[in-house]
Amino acid sequence: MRLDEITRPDFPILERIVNDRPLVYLDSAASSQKPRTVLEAMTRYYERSHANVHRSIHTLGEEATELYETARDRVQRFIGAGAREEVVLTRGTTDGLNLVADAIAHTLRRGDEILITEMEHHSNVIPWQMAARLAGATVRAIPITADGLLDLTAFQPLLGQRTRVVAFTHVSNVLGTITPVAEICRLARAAGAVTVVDGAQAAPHMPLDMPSLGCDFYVFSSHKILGPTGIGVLWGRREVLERLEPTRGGGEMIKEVWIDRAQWNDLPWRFEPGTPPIAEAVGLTAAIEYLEKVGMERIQEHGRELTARCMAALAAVPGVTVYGPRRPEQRGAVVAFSVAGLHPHDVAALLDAEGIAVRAGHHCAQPLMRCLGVVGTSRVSFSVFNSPEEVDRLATAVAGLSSAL
Ligand code: 7TS
Repeated sequence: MRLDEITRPDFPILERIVNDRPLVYLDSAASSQKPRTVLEAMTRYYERSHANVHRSIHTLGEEATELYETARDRVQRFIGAGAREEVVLTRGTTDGLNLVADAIAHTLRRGDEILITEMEHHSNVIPWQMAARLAGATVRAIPITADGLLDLTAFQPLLGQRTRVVAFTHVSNVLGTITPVAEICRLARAAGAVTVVDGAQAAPHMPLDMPSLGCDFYVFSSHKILGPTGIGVLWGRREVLERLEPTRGGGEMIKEVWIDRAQWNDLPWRFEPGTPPIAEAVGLTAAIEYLEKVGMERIQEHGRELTARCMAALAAVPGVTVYGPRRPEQRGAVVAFSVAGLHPHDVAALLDAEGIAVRAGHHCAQPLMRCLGVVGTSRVSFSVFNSPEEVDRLATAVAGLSSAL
């Protein structure tokens, strides 16, 4: 049986009729839909076990703490992290990147350099600009090639003695490009720079193994891996995480407090002040269990097949340009495209009228749009439940738009 045939019944939202048609949801890169097990786990938690965590001795308090900490264990296994202390639960990718950038900002000096890439999501651009402004440091970008790959020959000369951070995406949310994480991290480490990888678009689609990636920090969001919104993951290599000063204070991140000073709590809690997203952690556990049951290798293969089919079908439509690397093996499960003579927003609105949900616009990657010389693109993105027939329905609809011009 095909993967989508197995998984489709697990997603209640796919029963929706949109504009008189069965929903074709091709916007999982913005946020994925949730399987019933995730929804049920969260409801069950609120109905039976809710209390605050890490503080109450009573039964519910202990159950909630156990459930919250179980999420950390599941994440640890899911990403191949060496220790649970290395897993910080955040509010999402943006939150994790801000956490790391804020903490690193205090260690930067005037004239230091932060290297990002031309294809970053704004959430891996702005926090570094803010850190640089505080410290008098500079943000520079590794360029991309005409094929939408990272230009590694340009990377080496950019990597200098003043480079303190190399922050880059694992998979581009527009081009789909998979970057050579291990190679970049090896070069960056040799130059003495800390590496921060934005895994928002990689975590939903490929098996992850922190040791083999070789980075110092890795971040992603639960809501893109079939889990709830409001929670995410920051993994940090223990030695590096230990040296990082927390920049957010409050309850639970301390061991002992005096009026004028405090002693920080152990890892990872020193980076988790306040009441955390507990029900969301329960949902994240259920999402990871779902993904592991299906198998990340199988999910990756399914994504590749749909991506290859989609690229070929769209490229065959007159007036359509498909962006990013040509080989499906070099890509995650997103396909950005444009239709000559139509604004990307009009493409999305016309497709929506046929029940097909795609995203259009700059995709929070304006520097990349400038490189591509476009105001925006339309973008389809896949998940475990998408079918080849849905790809064909999209391609037929796009061909209809193009021929109507
Ligand atoms: N990094 C990448 C590569 C992303 O794709 C996104 C979200 C983020 C960071 C931010 O994640 P958040 O969960 O903190 O919001 N990307 C998209 C997108 O492509 N369309 O909508 C959101």
